[in-house]
Amino acid sequence: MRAKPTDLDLPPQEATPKEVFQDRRRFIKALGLAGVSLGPWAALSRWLDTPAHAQGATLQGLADLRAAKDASFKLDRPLTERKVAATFNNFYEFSSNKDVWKHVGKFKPMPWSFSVSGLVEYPRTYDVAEFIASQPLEERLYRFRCVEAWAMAVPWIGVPLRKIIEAAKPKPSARYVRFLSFLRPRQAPGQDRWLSRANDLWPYFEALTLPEALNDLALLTVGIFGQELPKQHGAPVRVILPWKYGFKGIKSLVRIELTEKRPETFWHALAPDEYGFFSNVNPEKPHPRWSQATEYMLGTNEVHDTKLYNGYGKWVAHLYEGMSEKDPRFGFGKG
Ligand SMILES: Nc1nc2c(c(=O)[nH]1)N[C@H]1C(S)=C(S)[C@@H](COP(=O)(O)O)O[C@H]1N2
Ligand SMILES: [Mo]
Repeated sequence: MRAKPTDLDLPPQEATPKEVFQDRRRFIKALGLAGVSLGPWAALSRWLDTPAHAQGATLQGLADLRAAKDASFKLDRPLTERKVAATFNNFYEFSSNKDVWKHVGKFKPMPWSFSVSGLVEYPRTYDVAEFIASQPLEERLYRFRCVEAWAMAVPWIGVPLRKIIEAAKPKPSARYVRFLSFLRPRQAPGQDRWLSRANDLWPYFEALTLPEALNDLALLTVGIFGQELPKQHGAPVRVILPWKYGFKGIKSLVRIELTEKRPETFWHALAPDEYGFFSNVNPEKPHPRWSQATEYMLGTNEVHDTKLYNGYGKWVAHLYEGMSEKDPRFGFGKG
């Protein structure tokens, strides 16, 4: 079990109030400020920010992927521009300012492997290059909704998560699926700064119930816009769950583990009153500090009314039958 925010034992020289972990906004600010004290690194990071480097680091050199288009998922709005989606990201291992693409230079997403373990009959480790070459890939157009109220619509490429979990044959005692990301402070500046010393914060961890993970929508994702994932989108493999807030979909996945007890999740551990376990998109459940009624599209700023389950109720509403919408587990809050 992960440390609770109140258990974080920061060395005194870090002089950061523990409450900072209980407030996403202040957490973000603290991360940004941590960079200011880096001195000599500031010059380097200014160089890294130059447009020439930016060009190179963003969308160059990505392999094309062949994927069958799955027509069952229709969009009700234009696709977000590829470059817009790739230059406005949440990936706190690298940056807390959406400019993730400027900070992924040292990250080496290949070779990479991920494992399926825990309460399964056939635990297995997949080499990602082999996985991409051997699995039939699907392309799906999904809407994507971040809890911060920005949204996008993009074509993801991947394999149904269900296929990988079923191949491992869950034991009858398995009830949850836990996801773990990587720990490489020397490649990920956000992990290397003071947060890495907040014991047990990294690597990023998430979880679903087993029925949620076996749902048709859950996509183990290796590509976007016809190519492999750029680093800032969570290369080389991530999870996409279009009916949930974006933070439920872990990037740069290294482990899938089936468990009997409900695992702790990253944002819930940081701010238990703000980020619940389920975190299904729900316009009627405001975040404690802002409304979730509408969303704006990256690039165009077009505003849409947010829909329950991000409009994917047809696929997932049955998973939550009998669970009252007032149940704090349904949206935010403890649990
Ligand atoms: N490992 C990891 N996964 C993560 C995050 C993160 O900081 N680290 N951020 C989450 C959040 S808050 C969102 S909105 C999405 C963003 O995905 P995108 O940048 O590809 O749009 O990734 C999610 N997965
Ligand atoms: Mo997010």
